[in-house]
Amino acid sequence: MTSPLQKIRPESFPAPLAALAAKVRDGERLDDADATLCFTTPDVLHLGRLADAVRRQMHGEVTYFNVNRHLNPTNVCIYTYNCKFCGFAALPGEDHAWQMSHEEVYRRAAEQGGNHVTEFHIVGGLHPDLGIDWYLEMLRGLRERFPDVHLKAFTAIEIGYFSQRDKLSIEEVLVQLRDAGLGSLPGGGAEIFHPEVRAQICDGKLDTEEWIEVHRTAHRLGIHSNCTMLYGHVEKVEHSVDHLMRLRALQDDALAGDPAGAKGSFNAFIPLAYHPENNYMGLRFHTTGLNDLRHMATARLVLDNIPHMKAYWVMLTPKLAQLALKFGANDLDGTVVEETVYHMAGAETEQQLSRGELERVVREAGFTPVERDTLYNPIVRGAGALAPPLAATPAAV
Ligand code: V47
Repeated sequence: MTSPLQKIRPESFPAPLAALAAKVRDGERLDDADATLCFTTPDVLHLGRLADAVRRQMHGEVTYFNVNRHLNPTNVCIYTYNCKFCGFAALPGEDHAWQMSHEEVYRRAAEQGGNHVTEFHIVGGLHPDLGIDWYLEMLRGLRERFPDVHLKAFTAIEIGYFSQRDKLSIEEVLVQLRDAGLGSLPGGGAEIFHPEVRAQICDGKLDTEEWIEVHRTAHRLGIHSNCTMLYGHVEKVEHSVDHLMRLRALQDDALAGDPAGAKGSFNAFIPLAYHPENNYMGLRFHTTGLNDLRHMATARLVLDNIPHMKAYWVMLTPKLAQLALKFGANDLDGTVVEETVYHMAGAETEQQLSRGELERVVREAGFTPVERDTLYNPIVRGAGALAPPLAATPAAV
């Protein structure tokens, strides 16, 4: 049977993309010039065709989703003025600042919309009064109450902050968190790695080398993680190319000499479109649909060693996320339940999608929905297995 890549006919692509198509068909790694072409070609639909072939080669008809719940214990953040793009953070005492107690975190964790949640996605601000001990206790409390739920928690920025604040090495922080129940790291905080961009959008925050060090250390310790790119603001094409190449190199290192997958590595890449509300950036425009699709397709083609491309529906809208499935994405993220980072930055999407809605989005795009856990193991649920929903033990609430 002819594989999806073998079906690519370079001569059917417009001239500048024909050579790229031949490389993709032959499984050749794309270089900086190829990535630049992906970010600049007007032929985004043809780019999408190529990314779709790669996606089908890797995953066939399968599109993943999970049943997750976001938890944001606090939005108080010492970097409120540094991260100019962020609409989520607040200074202590501001009207929109919050800090949950552990009990509040457990109570919200138990409210997950009647679904069988398999993942808590936990991120927050850098609170000056909350050190690693507060988070260790929170993780232990969650693990005790929800032993089957994977705890995907803390961006590299938070890990770096715990390290600085509590005078621990990155490795010590990660080991302590892992021992308390941390399962994997989400991909946030990467923004754009190039220092020219970081100086403009998040000056003074954890720098690129430190972000990379956190994920490299996590991978060495066997902890998987995700990675992201925040696009659609002041970055130029060369910054975007540089960003993807740095991620690919880091993943090469993670996979080197680890054929059995004993170490950690990146599971998924999530392109994050800039949202312009409630921030200090002074850029009040949204990304356009074609640019969103271009970023997905380019990432699928360039990041040949990262297995999954996530179309995060909260950020893209379910409609565009569905279309992104035809441009290289093979994952829709999850049910989410209560999202604040994007909604405080102006997102008008729903707060949650049900399992049925996610499945419908996938099916109507012509793919097969597969529920997964955080580490992309398929979840098989028998008849009647969806009731009753998970709840915290009575002692917990
Ligand atoms: O770190 C913040 C970005 C990230 C804005 O790993 C913004 O599975 C656009 O990382 N406009 C948090 N982007 C979200 C994130 C994430 C989301 C879903 C899944 C996963 C995963 C990770 O959002 C932040 C920052 O890079 N962000 N503010 C904004 N105004």
